[in-house]
Amino acid sequence: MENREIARMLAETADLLEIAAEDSFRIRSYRNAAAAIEGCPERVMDILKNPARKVTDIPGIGKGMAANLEEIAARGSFERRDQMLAKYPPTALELLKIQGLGPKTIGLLWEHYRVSTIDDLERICQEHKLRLLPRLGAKLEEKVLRSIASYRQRAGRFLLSFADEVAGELVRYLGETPGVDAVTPAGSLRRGRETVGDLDLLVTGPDAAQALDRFVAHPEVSEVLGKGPNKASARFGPQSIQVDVRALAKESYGAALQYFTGSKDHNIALRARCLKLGYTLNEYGLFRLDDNTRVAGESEEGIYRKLGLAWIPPELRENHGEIECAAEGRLPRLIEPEQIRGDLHMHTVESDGRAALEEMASHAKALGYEYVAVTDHSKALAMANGLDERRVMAFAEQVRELDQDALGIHVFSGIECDIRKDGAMDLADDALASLDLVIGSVHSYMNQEAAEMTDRLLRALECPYLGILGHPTGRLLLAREPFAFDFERVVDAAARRNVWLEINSSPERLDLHDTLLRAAKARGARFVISTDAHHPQHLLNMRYGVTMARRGWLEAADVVNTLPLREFRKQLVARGS
Ligand code: DGT
Ligand code: CA
Ligand code: CA
Ligand code: ZN
Repeated sequence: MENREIARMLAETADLLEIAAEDSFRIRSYRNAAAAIEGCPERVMDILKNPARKVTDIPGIGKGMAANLEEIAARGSFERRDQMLAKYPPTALELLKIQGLGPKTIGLLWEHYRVSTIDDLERICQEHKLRLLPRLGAKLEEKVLRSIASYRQRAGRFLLSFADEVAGELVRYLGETPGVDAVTPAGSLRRGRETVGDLDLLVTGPDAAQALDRFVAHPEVSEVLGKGPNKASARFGPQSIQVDVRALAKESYGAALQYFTGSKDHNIALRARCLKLGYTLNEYGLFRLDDNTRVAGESEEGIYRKLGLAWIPPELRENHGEIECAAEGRLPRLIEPEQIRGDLHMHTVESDGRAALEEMASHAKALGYEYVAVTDHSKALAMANGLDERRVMAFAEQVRELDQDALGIHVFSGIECDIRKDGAMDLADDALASLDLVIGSVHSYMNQEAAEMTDRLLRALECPYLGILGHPTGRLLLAREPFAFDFERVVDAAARRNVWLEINSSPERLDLHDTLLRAAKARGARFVISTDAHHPQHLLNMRYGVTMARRGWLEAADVVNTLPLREFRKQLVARGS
């Protein structure tokens, strides 16, 4: 069993304990243990099976939790979890994914109406029975019905990072098949969409069909949905993501890659252009309409070229004007991951991060960066051990005294300062002034009305020390909608005050995202791409942020942390005045 699965078991148990309204201390201990295991660089199973080791050596794992882990190692579950699963049906956990419905309410709905599925819940709301329960009202019924609709829309989709990991594993595995030359992901994953429905893998080589047999024989394939001479579909891995694998002839590889990369809208628009030019395009190639001769198909470039177009990066293929731009030679020179020179949002053990400043900095240096900003939480996030003014000043002093030459990377002192309910910053001016860089972020009261949230953000943007607006929409992919506010007014104010907008690369956030980035750029905003790392490994998420920037048509010049240290420092000084 992998760490991810063990962590999921513990987190689910915490959820069920919460539905049962049990002791909050105990619930937290399960959540902490889940986080500790998720972040543990070693396989916990290996530690458990090694008599010379103790799981209690993992920070965050106490004696009680160790007993649970030993039970998991012995029989795949533990008593507390079994008890809770016997008390509530497993479908109850799904109810937690409905926004606006806390565990207490779920417990109540179970007690009174035996609500255990989303369908049950929908019925109870439609029959106006939820409002009959203590402290619940008609407004909540409406909200829950809306949340159910949005849940159904996103159900069955996966985070880009997850899809990317699974694809990486399968590309390696299928690539080892004799007679296979290349395995390439297509579909929404290749376009870098922030969530992915299913994986589309293309295989070429003299004996590409072999890869289909090897695919369905993979030990993690749980259900084969179909298999023919050129295509196999199956559910894969613990989350049962669907994977479509297609075996292709070399001469149609480009055509298939183009076709299965999509998007559907891009392909429709492209086919319309083909017809105007006297061609027809399908997954086998580009053909002349009059005599059916094939004129391209081996490479994507060849197809686009025949159509009078520059090759279009997959991230742009959403039919948002890219075909017109490609025809006129006006495609942007999209930012590349190698152009990023520093990471400006990360947490350390000072607040809720898992590593010390020096460790984060040395990992960042190993990635080739010239600089980082260390930005722990501010005091409003008490649960995350956020810094108060005194600790902020001490931290700024500590960074000034660092031997930066020895570290080999420049460290800027920073903070992720909470933007309070009314738009005030969570820290006094003199503390903010002592730092090199201030990120302002909203982490609370996200249900405010749009007008109130807009005012809150506009007020925060007035703070002379604010450098970056962190994860500006607050969305959590597949879990929480962005909060409501007047995006254009906020962007205009940010542009005027030269406050940079963050592209948060954390796979759950990817915030800002494509359409908003493009709109913000058009209004004169500038951007930074940061990881919000809470662990050295998270620094690698930068590429997802870069993908999002590319989907937003951004070039290196739009992104401030592509600047070399000297230039970047000048920008900081300029915005400080
Ligand atoms: P997803 O899987 O929902 O995240 O999105 P995609 O874009 O990967 O969609 P998918 O897997 O249904 O199809 C892969 C590509 O195949 C899609 O982007 C475009 C291409 N395609 C072209 N024409 C069609 C069509 O008529 N039906 C489908 N399903 N796909 C088509
Ligand atoms: Ca797909
Ligand atoms: Ca598909
Ligand atoms: Zn944050």
